[in-house]
Amino acid sequence: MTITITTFERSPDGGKGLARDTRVRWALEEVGQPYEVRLVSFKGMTEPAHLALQPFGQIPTYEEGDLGLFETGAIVMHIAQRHAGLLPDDANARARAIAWMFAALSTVEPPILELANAKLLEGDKPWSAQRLPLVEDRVRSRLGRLSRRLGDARWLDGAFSAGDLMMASVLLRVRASGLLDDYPNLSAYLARGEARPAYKRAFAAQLAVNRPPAD
Ligand code: GTB
Repeated sequence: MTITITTFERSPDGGKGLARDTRVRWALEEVGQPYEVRLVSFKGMTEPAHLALQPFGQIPTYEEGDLGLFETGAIVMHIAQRHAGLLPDDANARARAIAWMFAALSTVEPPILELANAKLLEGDKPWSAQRLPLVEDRVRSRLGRLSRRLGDARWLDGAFSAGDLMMASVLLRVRASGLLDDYPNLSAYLARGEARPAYKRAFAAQLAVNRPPAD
């Protein structure tokens, strides 16, 4: 059955791969599933056809036969449960990999998004300079704990899993802030994720859509 995902007609990140379709592309590449892409404009994201698929008017979405899905976590979980390669067979290891997916999305990513918003949307507010260090500390707190848990392991719990895919995707969002540099094992972990052939294919595919025009 054909899989179709939606993504930005042109991502505001200019091809850095930070929009969430990259996570879905990466998951599909890891399990070897071909997919098609429907590009959506910002206007199109607010139209009824898209809202029927994604109630909040966001990307990505995922369609496969009768199934329409939104929320990257749910989409990656669906892909990982349908196809071999992203979740271990052992039931306990599988449950732990899913826990890491949730940890990435609901524990590590929120302060990272808060930091991005604090810089991009609130940087011009008179209280911004006072608030920013507090937000950065909340990010450091999560990164510090994650770094301690990872230690010198290659992946979070044995073999690479959907938990690592999601955690590495979240860490990508904080790299430009420089905060990750204080945690060399997390930087190396992220580099291992980016070195995976499936990630490289996913990144290249989004870049083909979002590459900034040549000078
Ligand atoms: N919880 C949802 C999910 O995981 O699927 C969140 C989806 C989401 O945030 N989608 C963003 C979106 O559609 C795009 S990915 N935003 C438009 C809107 O909300 O109206 C987030 C994103 C956007 C841009 C960059 N960037 O330019 O660097 C990075 C990440």
